[in-house]
Amino acid sequence: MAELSHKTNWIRCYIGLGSNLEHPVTQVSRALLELERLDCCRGLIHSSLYRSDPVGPVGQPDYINAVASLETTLTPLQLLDALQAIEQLHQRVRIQHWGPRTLDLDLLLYGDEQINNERLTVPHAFIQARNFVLYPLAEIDPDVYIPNQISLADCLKNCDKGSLELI
Ligand code: A4P
Ligand code: MG
Repeated sequence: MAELSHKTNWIRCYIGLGSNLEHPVTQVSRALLELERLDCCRGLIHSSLYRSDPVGPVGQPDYINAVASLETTLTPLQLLDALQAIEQLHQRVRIQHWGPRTLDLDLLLYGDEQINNERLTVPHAFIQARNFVLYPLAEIDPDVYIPNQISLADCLKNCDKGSLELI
């Protein structure tokens, strides 16, 4: 009898973490542990934590940012659901677009897929423009492929490090 074979397709993903409320370093550190424990995910690695000036509405506190990478068998929307469930564990309240938040988890890259639907845009729409994404991403995977865009090295040349600070 032929042996039953079970094929599992592990996809490497990259997730941006950001927080600027309620002890941001703790929020991001906790979220990294929660990502590590997600079902159907393995092999989490992550960047250092960085302090960054807020992009968006003025007057909000500085952010703590990091980028994590893991392999998953979840579909993109299942992974988004899992990320949003973690945001909810952190009492994330959506009041203002780009406004202050306890925790923001953005799906930056899902393998080499390009996704555009009402819930998800991947690669993340602003991946090229944000120093608090590009520099931590380069720390964990300088050769990462960003579908349909210039290389990460060229993105970095076009994106000033500014006051982004390793903590
Ligand atoms: N959505 C679409 N694509 C994605 C994706 N790739 N990952 C949808 C995650 N979500 C995605 O997101 C709104 C909706 O976007 C979700 O329901 C999902 O279906 P949200 O997190 O509720 O809203 P948001 O975060 O205010 O909007 P957005 O456009 O995701 O903003 P960003 O890009 O996350 O920016 N400044 C600093 N220094 N550091 C930061 O981390 N973050 C922001 C938020 C603004 N300024 C910042 C930082
Ligand atoms: Mg977001």
